[in-house]
Amino acid sequence: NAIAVLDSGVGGLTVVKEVLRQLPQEKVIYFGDTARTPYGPRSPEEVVLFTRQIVDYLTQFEPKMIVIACNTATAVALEDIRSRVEIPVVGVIAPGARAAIKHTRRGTVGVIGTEGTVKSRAYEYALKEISPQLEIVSLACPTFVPLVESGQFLSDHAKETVRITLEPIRRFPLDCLILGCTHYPFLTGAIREGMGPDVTLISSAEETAREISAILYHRGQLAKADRTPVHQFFCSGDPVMFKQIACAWLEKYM
Ligand code: DGN
Repeated sequence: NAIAVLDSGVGGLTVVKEVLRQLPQEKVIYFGDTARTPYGPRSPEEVVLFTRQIVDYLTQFEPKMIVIACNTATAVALEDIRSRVEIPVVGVIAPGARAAIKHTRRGTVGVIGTEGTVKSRAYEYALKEISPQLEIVSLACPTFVPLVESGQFLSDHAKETVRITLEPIRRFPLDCLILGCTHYPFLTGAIREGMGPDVTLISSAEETAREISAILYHRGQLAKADRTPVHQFFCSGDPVMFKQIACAWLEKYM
């Protein structure tokens, strides 16, 4: 059985890449809701509804686990989905928060994400639950997801947009910045330039893949390395851009 991964679009591929790197024997079934992206400006009710619909679609493949590789959906729908299915459901916020806590030295952590994620304060809750004394500075970056979905993430326009958007958060003495949206690792170069060399960028992908691996290990469900898995990718919108981005991003692992 496969690991089912979902996102509002191509963002969850950043998590898939790390799963394929850490767990090359696992089969992945992916769904990107590219027809309805971005989720950031949508109401929590709508994001919960869309996430339920995608999970219903994915469960027909009888996956052994569901990964909500979207911070916006994790923030509002994780518990709802957990209560509706019998298999483990993994989100990306708790792993991202744990990764940041491992990295921070000064205790001032930045979080960038969609409006939905920032409004939900899900990272603040997750971070403070482990480390109540942390200083947290959050910023919503609503222009970033469309830049990635349209395939422009390496352009000069993207660089300039990222630089200008990050200005308000650059003034704080951050030592790490959580990329609190799974689309943002596509913009790593521009974000690194925008934040300067002293700020460590934290993506939840690596830590999420570690959590997936630990859960499967404890359940005795890790795939055997006797076959090369054939992955499946679905999207709800035009597949041309999705395929182009997915192939380029996952090239080394497919
Ligand atoms: N990848 C989604 C996330 O991590 O929040 C982006 C949501 C969106 O569509 N804006």
